Amino acid sequence: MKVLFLEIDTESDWAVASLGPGFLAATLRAHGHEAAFLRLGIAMGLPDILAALREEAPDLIGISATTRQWLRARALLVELRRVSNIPTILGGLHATFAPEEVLKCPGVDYVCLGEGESALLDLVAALAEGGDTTAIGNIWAKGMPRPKIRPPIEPIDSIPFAARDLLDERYGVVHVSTQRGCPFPCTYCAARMYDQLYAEQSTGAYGRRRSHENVLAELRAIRAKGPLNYVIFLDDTFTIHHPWVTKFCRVYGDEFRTPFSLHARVETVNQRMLGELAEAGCKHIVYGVESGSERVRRQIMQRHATNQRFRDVFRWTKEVGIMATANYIIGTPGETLAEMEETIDLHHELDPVDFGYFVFYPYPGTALFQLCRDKGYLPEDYLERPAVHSRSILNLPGVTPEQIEAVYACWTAIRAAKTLSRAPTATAPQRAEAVAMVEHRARLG
Ligand code: B12
Ligand code: SF4
Repeated sequence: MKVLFLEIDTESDWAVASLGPGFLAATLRAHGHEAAFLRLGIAMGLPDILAALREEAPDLIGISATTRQWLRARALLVELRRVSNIPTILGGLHATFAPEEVLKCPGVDYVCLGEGESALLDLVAALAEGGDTTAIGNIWAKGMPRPKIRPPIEPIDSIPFAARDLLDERYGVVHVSTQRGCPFPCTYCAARMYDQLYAEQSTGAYGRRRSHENVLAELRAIRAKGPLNYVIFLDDTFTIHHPWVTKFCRVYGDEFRTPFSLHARVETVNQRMLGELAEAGCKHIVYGVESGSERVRRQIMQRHATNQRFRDVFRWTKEVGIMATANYIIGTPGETLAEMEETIDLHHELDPVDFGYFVFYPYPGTALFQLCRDKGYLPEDYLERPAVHSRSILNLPGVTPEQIEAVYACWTAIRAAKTLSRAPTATAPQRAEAVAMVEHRARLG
């Protein structure tokens, strides 16, 4: 059987395609099936897509969907079903946590809940043999009852290395994941919901980490085929389980020392670990700061680190020569305008080398999605609106979408000022204007 994975680009193409299909393709190929990949760039219209599909002639179409990708995927699948009966399956975060919505789409035949490797393999085998496709663990067939969640794949080292040709990586910058799952309870986070899904509906824990030898073997295999210039570890929180990280730094540092970046939480690092990471080649850490208000973090987001901890960790990170990026969320339900300003204050104290700022979006499955729905903050037609991070889709009491947009604009001004302050070509008046804009925007009330 031939499975074609479609990568649905939205407002731009990302530097890396969805990781899920990379793992699925590797498993399918290991069992004698074919897997191909087609990236649907934003400029690609329906006629081009249909022509490409005719050329590929797949037996099954697979799509990995985040909430943002779903709107375009849905429109495409509806059109596709008018002209073709190739079966389709969706997986990934959005399909897992909004499966009923996804299955309502006339162009969708199956949804994969959670981990996909063994489930897709069983579906492909059933399709190939003309067998029953309605009773496969994790695979929800249209019109059938919700399936059972199969235990997570064990040992995790048995999963074949991701098929790199599906990831669309460039310039020797590779993306590697060393674990699945995140044990923290952040209420806005879709990723952590896998842990909850498996805790409630399966017989095993979703959180698993690969052995050091398995990770190094993958890196060796990548290096044998092409350049290995930079490694981006995509794990939700790379720095959990200190003994694993300490040993990783030793073995990776001995053999590779290729520069790398990772995601961390401030509670999971200390000065010693940061020193070890720097020594092994770590150049960049992305920290979720999310809010400058301890109340918002503690009461709304279930994040308990203090502002002092953030100050310390950002300082330690800089001291060992690692660049720190901070990510912030604006307009979380229950957050006041004054608290949004506290985030800007903390940002100035932390002074990260880079930062991301995102207006809160309620991802299906999360605790805050449920809260927004229960309290009537979520508009009925939320799935018809694009899932973007530049404006709020919520009807919140006390804060209007326009006020949230003003805060977002303020962050954009801070970003412009930061960029200009570094640009060698910026003139003094340009810099002064940027700073004035920041100060003006900062007086929000
Ligand atoms: C790497 C990554 C990216 C990469 C690649 C995207 C990707 N989807 O892989 C890039 C940088 C492009 C990216 C961008 C964004 N991301 Co991102 N990203 C991640 C991250 C950290 C890891 C994904 C990963 O490596 N997964 C590893 C694989 C093995 O797991 P998996 O994807 O779940 O796949 C398994 C199953 O789901 C299933 N499966 C998946 N696809 C399919 C398809 C089929 C056919 C089948 C059968 C099964 C199946 O099988 C797979 C193997 O078991 C996740 C966090 C997370 N832990 O998921 C966030 C995450 C997916 N991203 C998120 C967000 C919000 C974004 C952005 C909107 C960020 C932004 N503010 O701009 C953009 C949007 C991109 C887009 N066009 O939608 C959210 C999505 C929430 C949601 N419900 O949509 C997540 C969950 C982060 C979070 N904590 O909330 N991201
Ligand atoms: S630490 Fe990151 S990945 Fe883990 S639950 Fe919180 S936001 Fe999600």
